[in-house]
Amino acid sequence: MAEWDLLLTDARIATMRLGARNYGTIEDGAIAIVGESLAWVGAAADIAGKSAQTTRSVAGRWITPALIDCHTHLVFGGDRSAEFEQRLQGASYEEIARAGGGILSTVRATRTASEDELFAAAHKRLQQLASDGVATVEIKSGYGLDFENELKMLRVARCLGDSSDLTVKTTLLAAHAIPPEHAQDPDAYVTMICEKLIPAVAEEGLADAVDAYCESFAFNAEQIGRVFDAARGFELAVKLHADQLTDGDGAALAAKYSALSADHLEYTSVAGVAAMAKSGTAAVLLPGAFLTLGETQPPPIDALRGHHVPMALATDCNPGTSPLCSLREAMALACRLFKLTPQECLAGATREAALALGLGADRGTLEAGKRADIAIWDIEHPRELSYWLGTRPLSDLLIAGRTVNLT
Ligand code: DI6
Ligand code: FE
Repeated sequence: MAEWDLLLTDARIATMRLGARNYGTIEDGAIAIVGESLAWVGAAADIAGKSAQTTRSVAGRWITPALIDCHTHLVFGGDRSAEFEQRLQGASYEEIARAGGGILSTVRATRTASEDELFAAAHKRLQQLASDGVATVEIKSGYGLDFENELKMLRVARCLGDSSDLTVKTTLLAAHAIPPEHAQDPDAYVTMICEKLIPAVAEEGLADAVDAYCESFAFNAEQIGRVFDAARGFELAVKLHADQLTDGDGAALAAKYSALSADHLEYTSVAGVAAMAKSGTAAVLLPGAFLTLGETQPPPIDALRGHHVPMALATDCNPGTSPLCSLREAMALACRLFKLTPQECLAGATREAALALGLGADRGTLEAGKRADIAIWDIEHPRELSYWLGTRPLSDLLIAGRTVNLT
């Protein structure tokens, strides 16, 4: 009777184990799978006498943990390519938002779209992420901005997860922007989120976490505190869009609520970074939004390194500031724009991204006992995953031990 279900041999493995040097590389390695989990990861020479029902050579290819996109707005109606053109002609993101464009134009398109239409559009984007090595995706709401349409978005995100091999974690981001109907009384909208929406979301099990946008023209610390207290009441994790355009002390606010992550962080202070280190809050860096907004101030990378704050990377796929459907391209951008090393980028799209979703014990590295989410690449060195632009080096993707059909 074979011990293992599947044995992958002739592999160069980047385990991405925490603390391991050089990507945690195993030159002539093998990976054994039982059911949905990694049963053994090591040097081929150490297999000795063990056998598997199926043995498959990957012919010297590199194997890494499958990628994890821990911050997306994948579900939305329409697109904002026209606005993108406007911005190229000098209009600022804030001017467009104040003129009723920006997020609110996507809100109009999302409110009028049916669940099927939203599903079809997002499913295409999900396939694109998978075709570049992603096996776990976080999807936020945030373009409904009222009771019915926020639930609609989360139901679509849950459906995407139920109908795909990929794992989809969902996040309620009703506190993304103030809806036009509450322009004069944003606090009433916050009350609706806390007293009606979060209980309904928890009741239906539609979200794994709650997020908010901490920015002068969005929500302030007092309003976000109310939303996070309500989330905590239902044992929902919290995350925060923090200090993207100004230092609003968002990082410290996220730390105060032991948030899973604080995301963007371009204007975060060293004190904010220190607070995140103390609360164990991961940083999620979003180079796609940085590039599309023409931002010039990178997040405080040296402070994050110095305080050993896990630095995750994500696409932030959204129609306004990051129309990016490849996590590998986000890695390539993070090297060039934030001066992260290729090893930090791969860790950011695997091990650290798992932490930002509260999945650190379950995936993100190639270690026995973890989920068998595996990416196999046609490359000569893992650094190439951040080096090449516009290529498609993925050879195979296994999710929970099963090969995914990417065509
Ligand atoms: N920050 C961003 O960059 C996106 N959301 C956020 O909180 C922008 C979303 C959009 O413009 O549609
Ligand atoms: Fe975002």
